[in-house]
Amino acid sequence: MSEVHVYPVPAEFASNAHINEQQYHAMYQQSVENPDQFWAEQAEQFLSWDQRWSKVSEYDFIKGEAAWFIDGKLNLTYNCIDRHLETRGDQTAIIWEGDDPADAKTISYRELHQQVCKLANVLKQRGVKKGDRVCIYIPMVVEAAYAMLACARIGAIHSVVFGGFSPEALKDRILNSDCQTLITADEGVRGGKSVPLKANADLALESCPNVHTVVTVQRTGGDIAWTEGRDIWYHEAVAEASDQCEPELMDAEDPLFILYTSGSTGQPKGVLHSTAGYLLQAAMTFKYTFDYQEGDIYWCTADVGWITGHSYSLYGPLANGATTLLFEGVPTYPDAARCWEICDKHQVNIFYTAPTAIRALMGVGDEFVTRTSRSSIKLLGTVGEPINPEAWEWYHRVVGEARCPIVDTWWQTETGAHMLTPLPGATALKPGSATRPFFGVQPILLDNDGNEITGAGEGNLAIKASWPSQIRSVYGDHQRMIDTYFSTYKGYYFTGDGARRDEDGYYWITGRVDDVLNVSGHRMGTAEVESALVLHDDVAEAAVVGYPHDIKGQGIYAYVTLMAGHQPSDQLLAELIQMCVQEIGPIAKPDLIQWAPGLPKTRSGKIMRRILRKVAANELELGDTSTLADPSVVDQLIENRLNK
Ligand code: 6R9
Repeated sequence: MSEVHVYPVPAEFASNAHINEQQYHAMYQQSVENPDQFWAEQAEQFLSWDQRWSKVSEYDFIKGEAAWFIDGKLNLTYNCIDRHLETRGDQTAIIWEGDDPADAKTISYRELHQQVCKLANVLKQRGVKKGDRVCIYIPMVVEAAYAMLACARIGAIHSVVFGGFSPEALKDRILNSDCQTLITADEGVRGGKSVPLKANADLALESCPNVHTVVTVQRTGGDIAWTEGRDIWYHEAVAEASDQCEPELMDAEDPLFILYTSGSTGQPKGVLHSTAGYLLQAAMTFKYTFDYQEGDIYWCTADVGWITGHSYSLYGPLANGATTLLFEGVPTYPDAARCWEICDKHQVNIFYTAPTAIRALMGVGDEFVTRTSRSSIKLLGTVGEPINPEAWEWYHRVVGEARCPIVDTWWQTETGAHMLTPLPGATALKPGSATRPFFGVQPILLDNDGNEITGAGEGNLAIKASWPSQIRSVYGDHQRMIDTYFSTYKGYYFTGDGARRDEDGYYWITGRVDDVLNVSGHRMGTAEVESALVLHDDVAEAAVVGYPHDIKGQGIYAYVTLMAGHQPSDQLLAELIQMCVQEIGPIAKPDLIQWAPGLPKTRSGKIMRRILRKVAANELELGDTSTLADPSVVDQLIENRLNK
């Protein structure tokens, strides 16, 4: 392995940060030796409670059960909005930057309170009650934040579906959690192009008879269809609503939201998070990972359709009374300087994005960066996939001018908040490593037989004990929760990732060890893409694997076997790609589709994905192929491989 460069903690961070190296060790020690006491102290410090808990934690990793702050009562929006009003009512809560650089606005905490209350009252008038599920299919407009918070205000459970998902994918998610209310927009705008959200929603709703209310934000004024009785305009409804709405008193363990994510098999899972534990860890990691200081302007580029958008565009920052920037557009529009121009325009201090964006911007040259100032930035962050050291170095040297630490944060939809991450005042950095566990997190490495690996080594990454923002269930299917996360290694939460631990105890995520793809930081099951492909009448069989992609991290490589008598053609290729867009969304477009007369299978008929992954990666040392039913299939695959 090449020499790892270590970046020490900059002196300024070491002396001014919330947590320095000594404090990290002391607090970490306390957090794992006496977790209940540790988390009780944090819960007092970070959250405002209507009623104190009777017990800090209770969990059972065999049954996949966890509860935190039992009998405690609070409301998330009181914590994210109301309690700030007295001291920071006029402070900006949200800076919104539109797709068009001429569009921007700021929302104060007081305005946020009014808007959230108004929408909460609208939802109530439409009969939405505590525990009801509300689907939110919306672009990055401020109403996205209002919608999520309005649900939390009245105790409804939100399920945000990323605006890039197709009508088919939206329908599945609405039905799975029986959402009866949908909040959407006429159209979204990204990179100068509009996205027909309401039209997509109308299509999805053809198969969702239980949806009684659709609230539509007017973003573009584009033409849309209207269903009387069901559809209401957002602006008309809130205009008449009161701006006062008492927060619903919630139990610490009452569900807060569902967010669908891909696993290695079948349909996406509705990851269920509850209120207090989730908010506590989102709030605490926000403060410590980003070393958030009063007055900082903070920008996370994630869409609210992903967990990063939930925890770090919205809930973490607002719980801390911070100013968070929401960006509607894309990093390359009007050109590749956009992110840095936004940082200059709004004097952003903390910037958090995904490696795929960094690689894309790195690819177009330094000039887009260096023509901007970026002098306000003091900290950079990454999330979503492993960052290759080359991209890390570029981000550090060119964007951060070697002045800003980079926090490489490893976590998952299921973990709710950061799990492995540097703290900028405490952790020397190694490019490509998510470094050390956050407080209370006990990572372990297991070999394939479930034996714990101690010291330096590589294995499957699992977590030993519960943490407050842990997934509570898979919505409607707790057995799937047990099967997916708590069965592979008895008594542990299994992450699905592989990792290496070095001599300093630093963790290096090596990527998924299951059949989950990570394309531009978006999770997708190979099975989902395969199911879409085989829906085509001409397709007999399909196998999908990931392959290394310079910008996306992983690209989608599909092997397709056609029905007898059918021939490959450009038109068929286009139809197959369309199939994936239709069933899942544009993010699921295969990058390469290879026509495969046969797939490598064992004698028992199992597809040997190991071989398909190697061919897709253009690695031709295939290892043992003697267990194949027909080894000649492999020669043909190699001969016609598309990634050479
Ligand atoms: C937050 C988020 C989770 C999967 C996870 C892992 C990968 C996320 C990473 C990372 C290496 C990091 N991942 N952060 N890999 N370094 N800093 O992305 O959630 O969409 O559920 O994806 O993403 O493979 O298991 P989610």
